[in-house]
Amino acid sequence: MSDPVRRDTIAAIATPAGRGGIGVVRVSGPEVPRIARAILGRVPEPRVATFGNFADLDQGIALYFPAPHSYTGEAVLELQGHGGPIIMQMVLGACLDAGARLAEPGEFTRRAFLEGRLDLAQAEAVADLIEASTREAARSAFRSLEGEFSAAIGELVAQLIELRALVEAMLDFPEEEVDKLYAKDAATRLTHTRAALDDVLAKSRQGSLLRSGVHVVLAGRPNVGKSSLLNRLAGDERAIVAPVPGTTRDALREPVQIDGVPLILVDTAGLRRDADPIEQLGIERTRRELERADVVLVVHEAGGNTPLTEPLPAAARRIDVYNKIDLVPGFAVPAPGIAVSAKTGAGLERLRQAILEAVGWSTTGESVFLARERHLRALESARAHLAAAEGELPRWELFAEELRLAQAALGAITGEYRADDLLGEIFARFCIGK
Ligand SMILES: Nc1nc2c(ncn2[C@@H]2O[C@H](COP(=O)(O)OP(=O)(O)OP(=O)(O)O)[C@@H](O)[C@H]2O)c(=O)[nH]1
Ligand SMILES: [Mg+2]
Repeated sequence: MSDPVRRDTIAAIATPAGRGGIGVVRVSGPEVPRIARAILGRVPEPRVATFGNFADLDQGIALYFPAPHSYTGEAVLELQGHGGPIIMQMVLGACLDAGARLAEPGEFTRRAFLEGRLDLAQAEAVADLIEASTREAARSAFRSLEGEFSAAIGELVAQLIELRALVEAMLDFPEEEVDKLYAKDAATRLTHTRAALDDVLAKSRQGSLLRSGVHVVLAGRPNVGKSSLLNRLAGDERAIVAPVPGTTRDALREPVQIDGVPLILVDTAGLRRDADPIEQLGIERTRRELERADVVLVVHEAGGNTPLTEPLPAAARRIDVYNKIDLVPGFAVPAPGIAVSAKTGAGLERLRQAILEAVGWSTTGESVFLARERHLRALESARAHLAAAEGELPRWELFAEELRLAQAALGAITGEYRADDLLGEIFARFCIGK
């Protein structure tokens, strides 16, 4: 597959499994004209919607995109037929019989990357756009797909290239005079680039929150109103609420969004010692959820006098929530807690903002980058190398080496420097047909 000349032709159903008005089978590769002839009896005119019969199995619109002007950069055929699972499988089967092989997940996009139609960050944005769970995440993914993130990385790389050229020149002419002027210039440029990188990193850390996965766990003693709070925050009666302590047994997960930031809220069994055996199992689960929490909402009953003694994992941020304030007029909240009422909704907006703050979201209104963990690691590595570069001044050879390493780290984001196992890891998570 790495040899473009001998690449085979792939096919897959590009629309989701299930029934729909239209279903699309997509074929990409050098054999597309031959397969088109086998299925349609002819090769459709390029980029013209052509009504036809699909191998006497279905009829619909065929679209032909000759190389290199297609999504993958190869010849592509799209067959838009009737969206039923059986008919789609039959049309796909006809394409396979005609010489295509079944595409692996993400293989179309992988080819688009290998053909230079997209860089790696843009290819990842395709998957992120499909996976986006909020409007904000989708908008951010789309900006990355359009190349905004890649351009920001490219700008940093360009600055590093200039700086490296400057240092190379210095190494060539190590005369005293030239050295001083250049040295000052190089130091200034480095400071500038470091600031620019910090800005990209900050926007990436922010944006990474838009990829779902921030776990917010509600924990506390039984009957304090954890399930009621979850229902309030979810805007729906998801969890069972009852006046008896020990109502919740299983951990319940509920995806919610606050200002476009997707979170997983987890309701848990109340923590207490004298629990029955089933409840005890629930409490075990609570402890496991706490281990994975990014934020723990420790729920108390306002005016209650049995504080939670359970140790919380050090990694999680903690927010103390005092519930049922409707029952305790004039309740004085122990700082830095938040007073709420799941019953009346009082304090809920403050709690929402406190959760966002705890996960590190600040609504600056600036566009953020929907960064992946991989991008954050690369940016942090580049940042460390630039800091090290500054420490090497004025040992120019070592300075230059740190710049080179920083550039390589950034290049890995867009795929300039890449390892094939990384590609495998990225594209395997795509859906089939993309
Ligand atoms: N007045 C008042 N009652 C509340 C409030 N929140 C919850 N309750 C009541 O408190 C009782 C317990 O609520 P739950 O939400 O089931 O409490 P929990 O913490 O999930 O309890 P367990 O699942 O048993 O650990 C129910 O009767 C709720 O209606 C509140 O803000 N005000
Ligand atoms: Mg409960």
